[in-house]
Amino acid sequence: MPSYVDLYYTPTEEDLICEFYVEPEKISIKECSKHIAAESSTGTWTEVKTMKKRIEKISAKVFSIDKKKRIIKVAYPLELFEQANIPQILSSIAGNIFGMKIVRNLRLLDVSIPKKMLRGFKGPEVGLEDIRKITKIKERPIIGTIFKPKVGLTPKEMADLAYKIYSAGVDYTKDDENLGSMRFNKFEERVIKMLDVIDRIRREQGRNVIYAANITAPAETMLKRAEFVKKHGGKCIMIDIITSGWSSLQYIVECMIGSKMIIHAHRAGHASFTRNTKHGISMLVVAKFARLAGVSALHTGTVVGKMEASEQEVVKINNFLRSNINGIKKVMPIASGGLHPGLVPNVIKILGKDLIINFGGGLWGHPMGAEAGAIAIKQAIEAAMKGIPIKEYAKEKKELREALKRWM
Ligand code: CAP
Ligand code: MG
Repeated sequence: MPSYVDLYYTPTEEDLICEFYVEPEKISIKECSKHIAAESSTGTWTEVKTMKKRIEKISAKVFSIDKKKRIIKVAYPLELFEQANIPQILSSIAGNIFGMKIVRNLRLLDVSIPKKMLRGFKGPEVGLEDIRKITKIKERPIIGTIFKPKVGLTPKEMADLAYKIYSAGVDYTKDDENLGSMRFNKFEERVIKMLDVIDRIRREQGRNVIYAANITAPAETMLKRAEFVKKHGGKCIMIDIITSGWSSLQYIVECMIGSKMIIHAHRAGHASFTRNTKHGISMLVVAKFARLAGVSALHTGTVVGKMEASEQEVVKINNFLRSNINGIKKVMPIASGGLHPGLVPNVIKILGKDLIINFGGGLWGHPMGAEAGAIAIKQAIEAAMKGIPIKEYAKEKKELREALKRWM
């Protein structure tokens, strides 16, 4: 039987390294680690007669155990994995192990992916820098919004509103995560109407604004919708990557290669396994695989908004998305959830300027209406970029003043 634990083992350049937080149930952390390495690579709960020397060699090895912090590190030889197959990789390192009785809690904190494995992935065709080029917005954050109410507006209502808010300064609009193709809002009709608005803005104002059409559906339908967007000259599709799954994401990305399509990744549902700090999978790990899979932009949290996440974690994820890795393009982080103009200075202070900042309620809930909401956001961004305190800037700007009065 492979040892699965070798504290003298030095990982090779080709090993994939996983860092886990482990709380064992009634056994030692060393014993528990052994089962984690076994179940996530070649083994099972007992020795098997079919084990062979060569299989022992490709088994995962726990090479570090920090009893105090309850953190272990496991090295997985590359031979355990198929090239660029995210479901297969995650079925190993983030599969059965979370459900074993011998773990009370187990969390995959981080994964360090060897160069050879990275080479199998293409990453985004359209990355952070391409989004900047397409929109021609170089310095400031990109201003985004999500139509609200989440679901219920008709395509015509959306398009009429879109024209107004794009004209008032919004650069990027998106469907909400739960908007599909409904009786009152058919996907195809929505896309045609929204893309007409985009053309009109280009003609009248010379701006390349973006609309992220939510194509989330079973994979076959998703592909049809992505093709529809492409055929009608759309530049961006949105996928709920957690509910659609890694396989669907990889499939759509592959089918879209050559189309220069922005892939906007929404992460609805991620918190069911990322939020508990003792159990599940960290958002950092999700972000790493999302980048490899080829998303162009990814929701990563706001720190100051309505969704839970620590500053340290969100900053780490954003830094990862913007870091240089093996020629794989950078991904644009998206700060969204509970944001309004008053929070803009803090978002930029914490996360920087290289991101999309999305405002749903914080635009559509403006006391003077949606256009005023868009103007207030633009003013808040201006203030932050000029380094002027927002309350100071608001003295001369009615829309911003009203927004601060409403939400601060
Ligand atoms: C934001 C949002 C996004 C959240 C998801 C919403 O709207 O559209 O889905 O940002 O969280 O419906 O809540 P509001 P995250 O601006 O009205 O809150 O980005 O953290 O994945
Ligand atoms: Mg939403």
